[in-house]
Amino acid sequence: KVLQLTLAVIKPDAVAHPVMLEALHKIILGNNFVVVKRKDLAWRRQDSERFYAEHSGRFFYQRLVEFMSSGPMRAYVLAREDAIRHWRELMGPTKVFRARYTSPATIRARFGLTDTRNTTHGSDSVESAQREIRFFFPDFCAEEWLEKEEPSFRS
Ligand code: DAT
Ligand code: MG
Repeated sequence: KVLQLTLAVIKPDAVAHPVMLEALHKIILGNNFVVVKRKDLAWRRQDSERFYAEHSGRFFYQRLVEFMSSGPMRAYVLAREDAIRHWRELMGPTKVFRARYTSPATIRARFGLTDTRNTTHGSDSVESAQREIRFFFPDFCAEEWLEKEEPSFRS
């Protein structure tokens, strides 16, 4: 079992509601994630466009970019065994209305407003986690952190 890092983001729809923000923070702490880094921030439109460049041209791109730069967010670097998969499982399906139908206990089913305003983000692979952690936390060195911390997780 290998310690893994992922990027989790609480999106503007959820940060706007303190009760939701608090509930999401508790979900993170209650699921054996270690909060390695945490930051409140807001994006300019161009940050949003750059982060979601892979979706440019999709019908929802403008609305996604607009939404993600519409207000403050909270970003976390989270660590645990199998962190990427576990966080995505907690989030549930991308589409809120599908999530409500197929997995009503997930974050997006419980808190999401629409398919775009879906409460949280989570990296979907080791490669995207690396890229996204660098995007949000350019000064953070994952290798250094793992080297220092992993032995204590194994003991
Ligand atoms: P995920 O966030 O689950 O990784 P994704 O990477 O496919 O999903 O899409 C990024 C975001 O874009 C997603 O969280 C919300 C928005 N989005 C995706 N598909 C959408 C759709 N069909 N309608 C509206 N918004 C969508
Ligand atoms: Mg994605």
